[in-house]
Amino acid sequence: MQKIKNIAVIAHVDHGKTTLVDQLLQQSGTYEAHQEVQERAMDSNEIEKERGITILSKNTAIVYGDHKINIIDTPGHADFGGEVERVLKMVDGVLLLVDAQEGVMPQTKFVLKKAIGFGLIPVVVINKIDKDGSDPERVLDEVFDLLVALDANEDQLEFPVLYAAARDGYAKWEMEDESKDMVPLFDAIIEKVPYPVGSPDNDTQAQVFTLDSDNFVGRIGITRIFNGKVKKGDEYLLVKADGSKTKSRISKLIGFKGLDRVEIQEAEAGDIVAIAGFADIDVGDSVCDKSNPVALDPMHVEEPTLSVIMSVNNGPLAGQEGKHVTSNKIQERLEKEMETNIAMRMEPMGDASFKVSGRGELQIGILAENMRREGFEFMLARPEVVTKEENGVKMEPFEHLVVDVPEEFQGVAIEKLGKRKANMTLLTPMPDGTIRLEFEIPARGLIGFRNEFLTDTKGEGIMNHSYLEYRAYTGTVVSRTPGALVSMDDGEAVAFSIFNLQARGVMFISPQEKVYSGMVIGESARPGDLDVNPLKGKALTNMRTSGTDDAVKLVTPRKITLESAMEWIEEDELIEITPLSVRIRKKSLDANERKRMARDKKNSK
Ligand SMILES: Nc1nc2c(ncn2[C@@H]2O[C@H](COP(=O)(O)OP(=O)(O)OP(=O)(O)O)[C@@H](O)[C@H]2O)c(=O)[nH]1
Ligand SMILES: [Mg+2]
Repeated sequence: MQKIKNIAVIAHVDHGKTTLVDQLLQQSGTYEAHQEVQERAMDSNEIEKERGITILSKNTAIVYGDHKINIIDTPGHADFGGEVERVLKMVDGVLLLVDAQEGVMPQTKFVLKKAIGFGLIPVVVINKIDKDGSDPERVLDEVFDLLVALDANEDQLEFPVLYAAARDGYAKWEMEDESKDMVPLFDAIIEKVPYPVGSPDNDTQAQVFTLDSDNFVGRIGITRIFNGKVKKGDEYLLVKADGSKTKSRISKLIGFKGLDRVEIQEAEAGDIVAIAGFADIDVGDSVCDKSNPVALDPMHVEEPTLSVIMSVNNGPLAGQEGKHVTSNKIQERLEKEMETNIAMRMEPMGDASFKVSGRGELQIGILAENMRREGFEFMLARPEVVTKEENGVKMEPFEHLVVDVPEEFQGVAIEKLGKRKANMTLLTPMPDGTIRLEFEIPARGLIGFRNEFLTDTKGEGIMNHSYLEYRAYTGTVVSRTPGALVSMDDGEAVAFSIFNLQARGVMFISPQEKVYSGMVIGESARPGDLDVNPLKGKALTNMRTSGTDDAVKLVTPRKITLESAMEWIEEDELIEITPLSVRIRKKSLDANERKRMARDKKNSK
């Protein structure tokens, strides 16, 4: 039987997980001599490469001495925490990375809490010790305190610690040791991570934790085998969470080696392999012995905390830029997403709209971004938190928030967060002269906060947050202070009128851009919306031609991105998303109707 170790790499965002996996791949000699490999090779999809963040967890396998090490790289951003939760059940150990300067951050807490819950003993890797401001001793204390706070047992408190600079390719047991290579970390994995339990002689039990597809064989389930063997060509029962069973033959069995996949004939308990042949294989399904099927526990992932209404684009520019624009197409696409993305939910709401729920704005934003790249066109409303009722009490999600600010911005940060019902739990002066403030805050209070925070701290503040728990509803309502500049006509924007409007606020559009009545074309400098005309040209005399447009000096417009728009919009606004554009509009495009609604709202107060 092959000696196997299964580990996941977990951490807060950007603490160096994918970079570490690069080095483990390289230094184990897994790559062929001539193989060309990109930096952060595991971040293989387009958006991951563009943004330098991991979105989906992915697995790889390396051979070290007489061991095979299956490694799952996980995302660190809080919105993708659901990915980490399901992966932890598939492994026998974790490498917990902590940035030697930043220390324990919100998502460090979240992932470590889950790992402790699964009974895992973390191998702690204090990473980026090369950084100027690094303070490994302080960070180690923080990790220890966190484990105590998480009720870790005695074995877990005896966790092994290494010091590393993943980027520079070394890890070591003591700070004084020579900075050489990853051998100490390989040894730590072999010595400290337990072998898989379960036996190849038992009846087969495997569980799917990720899906993939292949043009030739269709859906593929990436599974961890807990017991028995899986053989190509043999029949197994696929058991779903609802108990339904289907019998099928494994048409293809795929093993992992570095970034490659290799066809294999057989695999056994302890290993991670990809299985083809089950048409409706899904995340969480068990692959079982056909005569004695014993399903594994279904996967539990915490419920979504944020939702947004997605609907068919019904604006005047609808259908001009997208390929898939109908409610049927959107529904089909969302249903497909929900099959693989177990941390998200979708609910049709009637009249061509759908409620899409997830862990945060980024997670929903990435889905929307993927859809627009696939040619979809649609609208999104303002994100809302998912509330629920417990024993007759209305509950809302709370987040753990950490902000790092230069001292002079401490006051404004505390004041603004106070208005958003944040409760400060800790204030720590950091070695680099900044102040670290920690809060517990209703997730609702965070919607739209990032923009304001960056403005208030002149771009120098850093904020991080992660889901905490549901608590009693606090009744906060935070809305954007500045109003919107709303176009009162349809057509192409004219430079001269944009020039004149610049005095009223920040523009979102450039000359010649298509606008329509009810479209938001800028942020007003004052509260309250303002209807403006971006189409008015300069009164032309017979002497002047429209060429004079070139002479006016325009400020570069603020670029509206999908995520900045989600942060910015109010309840009565929508984001229009097409493969080419992101526009903001009023829900009601008719100025008179908007006035009437505003009046009614005022009267009802
Ligand atoms: N100075 C320094 N930088 C590092 C080190 N390791 C990684 N980095 C840098 O940290 C950044 C983030 O690295 P990633 O490997 O993408 O981090 P990650 O934890 O995978 O990030 P997510 O998957 O998005 O959570 C990159 O710019 C790396 O080059 C290190 O040892 N020292
Ligand atoms: Mg990563």
